[in-house]
Amino acid sequence: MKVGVIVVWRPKGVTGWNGRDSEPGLSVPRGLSFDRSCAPYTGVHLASLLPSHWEVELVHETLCEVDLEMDVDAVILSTMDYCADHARSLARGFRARGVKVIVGGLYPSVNPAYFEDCADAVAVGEAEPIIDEIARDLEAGKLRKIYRAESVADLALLPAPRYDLVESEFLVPCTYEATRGCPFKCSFCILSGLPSPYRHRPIENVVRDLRSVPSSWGHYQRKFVFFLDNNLGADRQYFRELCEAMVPLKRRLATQTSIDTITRDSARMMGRAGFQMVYIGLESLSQQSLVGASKKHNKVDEYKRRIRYLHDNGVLVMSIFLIGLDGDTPEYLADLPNLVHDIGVDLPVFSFAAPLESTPLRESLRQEGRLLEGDLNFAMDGSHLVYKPQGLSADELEVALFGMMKKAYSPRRVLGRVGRRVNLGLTTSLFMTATNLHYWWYERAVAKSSLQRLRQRGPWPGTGALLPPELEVASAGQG
Ligand code: B12
Ligand code: SF4
Repeated sequence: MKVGVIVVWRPKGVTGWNGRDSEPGLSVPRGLSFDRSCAPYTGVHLASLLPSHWEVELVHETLCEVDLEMDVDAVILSTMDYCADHARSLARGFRARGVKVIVGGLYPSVNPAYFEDCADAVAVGEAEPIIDEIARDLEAGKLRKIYRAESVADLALLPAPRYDLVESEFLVPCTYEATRGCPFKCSFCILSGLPSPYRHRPIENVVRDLRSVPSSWGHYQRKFVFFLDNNLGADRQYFRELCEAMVPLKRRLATQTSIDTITRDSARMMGRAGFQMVYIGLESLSQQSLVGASKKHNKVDEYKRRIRYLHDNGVLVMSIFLIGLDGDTPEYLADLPNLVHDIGVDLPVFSFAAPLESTPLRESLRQEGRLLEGDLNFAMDGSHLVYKPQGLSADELEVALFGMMKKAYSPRRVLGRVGRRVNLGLTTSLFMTATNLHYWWYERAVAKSSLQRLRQRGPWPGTGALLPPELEVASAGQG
């Protein structure tokens, strides 16, 4: 059996998003359509679960367009919300040639009906409990329409990822998942709407898997590992043991964890283990907004101190900030880029809160009648607002986000951030510069295309200008 495992990426230049009547449609800037920085993990993992006698081809749409003519008997499509419609058109394209299509992932798990008419089978939940049955039925030519995982995976049983299948174009091809789930239940997080207890892989398996990366990869490709966990440090004892086990591997590591897991001690362990960057969902600098989003374990008055622990150990901090949580005020949003800078974040990213299907956030917005109607999937990329915010108008909030992206990545801010970390040594400084430049380009490109979208929507209420004057000026000459 020849099978393609396809990790679906954002739609490219798609139009027709109808979430908002006056919206001209989503247009993805060409440069943002591809991303070779870091390989997704889902594909190498799914491939490792398939029967060993199958011939598997892995395709990451982050790197290239999917070839609908690829020589396969079946495809496994993994998709999230914002590429869901695109996944449907891929599914139709393959099925038109008689290729069997199985769709799964986070979005199909919460809305399997969306794929009913275009896939031979839809998988709901984690792959591990159902993948053997799907494989058997596929070989026997009797796929069922739906496969529901009634349990979750035992991570101790997972094989090593199929790193041999990852495209060599990725700068960081080695991504990994040591833990799954999260102990918390933040209102906007998909994990709050899915059964996802916190589990971890045995440390010896983590070491085994990281040692299995192909020798054909370049030096730096072998050196870097990104743990794409939701919250790697949530089990303190496990995290301590994991960090200890990483020391002899001499890798450069990055991961994601929640801020409450960062202590003087854990930061020291991370530095020793080789962590170079950690992605932390600080989400907000308003305690009120955090409480409203059920993210009470984030304590704003502790952010600066905990971030300093990481810097003291050579670990850089990337963080996402969600804009438009209930509790956000115009004054807070105007000040946010400064606040973010002051607490020491090295790489800030800004995004609307995406009311993902099945999350408590979406449910409460729906109940309050604040959610826009229509197919909102395209809009789940963090740069589309799909609900009526509280405390300020939707237009104000949109302008606040895109203005903030530009402010936080102004040359002055970027230089300031890079400059204050030169004391961390040459490698960290280079890394800091490269990542800031990457996000300078990314955040400003998103801001630019989004502002164009707002401009096309018509005059800014009350002013007659297309945008508030300060943004007209700020966007002029932007690259
Ligand atoms: C890498 C990553 C990305 C990457 C690439 C995604 C990709 N295609 O791999 C990028 C940068 C694009 C991204 C973007 C975003 N992301 Co993201 N991302 C992740 C991250 C860190 C890792 C994904 C991963 O590899 N997981 C491990 C694999 C094994 O899990 P999995 O993909 O869910 O696959 C399992 C099952 O779903 C199932 N499965 C999957 N496919 C299939 C197919 C078949 C046939 C079968 C049988 C089973 C199956 O089996 C797998 C094993 O059990 C996760 C956090 C996490 N640890 O999951 C967040 C996460 C997925 N992202 C999240 C968010 C919020 C976002 C953004 C909205 C952020 C933003 N504001 O811009 C955007 C937009 C996403 C969207 N709305 O669709 C949320 C949830 C998103 C969602 N749609 O539900 C997560 C869970 C983080 C979190 N805790 O909040 N993300
Ligand atoms: S801490 Fe992070 S991963 Fe855990 S529920 Fe909250 S947002 Fe999701």
